[in-house]
Amino acid sequence: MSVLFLCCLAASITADARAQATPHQHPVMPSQPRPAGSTPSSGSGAKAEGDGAMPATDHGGMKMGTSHAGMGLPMGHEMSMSFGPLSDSQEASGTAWQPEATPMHAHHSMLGDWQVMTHYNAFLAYDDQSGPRGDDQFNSVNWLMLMATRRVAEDELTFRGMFCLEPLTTTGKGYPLLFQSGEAYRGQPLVDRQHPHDFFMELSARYRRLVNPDTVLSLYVAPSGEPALGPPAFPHRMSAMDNPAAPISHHWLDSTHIAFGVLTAGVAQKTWQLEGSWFNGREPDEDRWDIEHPKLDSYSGRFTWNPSAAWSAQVSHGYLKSPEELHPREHVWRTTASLMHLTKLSGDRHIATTAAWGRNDTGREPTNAWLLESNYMAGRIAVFGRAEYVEKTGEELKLLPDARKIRVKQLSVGLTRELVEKQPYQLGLGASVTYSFKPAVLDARYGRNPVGVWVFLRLRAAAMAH
Ligand SMILES: [Cu+2]
Repeated sequence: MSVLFLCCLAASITADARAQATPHQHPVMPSQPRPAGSTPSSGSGAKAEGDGAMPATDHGGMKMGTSHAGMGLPMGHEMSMSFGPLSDSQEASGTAWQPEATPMHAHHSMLGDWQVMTHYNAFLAYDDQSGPRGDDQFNSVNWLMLMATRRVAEDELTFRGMFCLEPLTTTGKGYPLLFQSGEAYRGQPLVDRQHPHDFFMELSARYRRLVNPDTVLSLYVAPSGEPALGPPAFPHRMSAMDNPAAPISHHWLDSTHIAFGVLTAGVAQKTWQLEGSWFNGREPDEDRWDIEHPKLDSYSGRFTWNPSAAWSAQVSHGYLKSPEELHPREHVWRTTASLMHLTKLSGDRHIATTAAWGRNDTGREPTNAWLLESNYMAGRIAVFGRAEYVEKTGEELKLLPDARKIRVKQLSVGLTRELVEKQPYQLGLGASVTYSFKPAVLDARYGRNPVGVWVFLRLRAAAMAH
């Protein structure tokens, strides 16, 4: 399967390199009749930031900026597509939104009427977590996403497949990460390790219809996918793009990003989206290569507000039926709120930031998690950081008594330097260090100053914008 993964990646990079070498043969969306009453100027707000690019050209609700061979316009690599009032650049993982100004790291091509996008982020890393509960590992944290979109009359159909080799490259029990909790391996809870993500991270279909020029209805169906709960999942947040490590707040915010069985209905206008999901609340089991039997036993609702191209905010609430296989009678009410910002600086420098809060309530004492993370990208250098405050129970960290609340703070900083320039992909060399702050009573378990260090190579598609 790793061969398949690498082949897809290689084919995609080659295709994009060819596209870049012959820019005047860039794929152009086929012209489609525009739905009655839709306005040509309604979408493509990424341009509204005033970067001096060409205005987007309307192709029946699906727009593409600057790449319009038929009109003899200059061809760039910036694509700004949209469906009705909604820009594709605000789409993050699942059906979640991010700021519309977020750069898109992807390769694109056309397959007949299908617009195909390839996204990926892969780390080759050495991960070393200190102390009695620490461990070290050479590993790879990675994902590859293929997305195909086409028009169906005046509607839009999208298929998405996302794949991950972590069950192989971080082992069945995942990678060392101090104070991480959630999911199980061989009948034991995974503690101080991040579980591997499943090979089938996402298999989904989405259908969207413009019911009037301003309003889009959508239906998302996924044997494996992400319900409308929480902010975009961390592997897909621009603010976490250079950080190989999962946040220790993962199971308070975005851990439902791989749910085997998701059905989401949504209604959206340019600045907001309201969604309801039915999904499988059980976390994936330790067989990371299968597609588990889909169930719709849990539900959630999310409201997202993108008041301008730079901002995205969401609040969501959901009921997760029996998420942990080791505690089948425990159900979780999860509430989250998050705010994302994309600061565009001069040149192609930018800062992506996410602030989020999540709360799990099992009917006993609720626990909260706070996260603030940022990624500054400036040409060849990226600087990133993450701060977290998480309340975990003794049970979650395998520290008696079970009901005790343990407050953990973590602070990570890191740096990545790009090793190649002007390629359709970005290869960077980076490192990060994480300091954990915990009650002194845990010194014997974790050491006085628990530290996590990562050194890594990171491969991803170059940004399409600019
Ligand atoms: Cu996850």
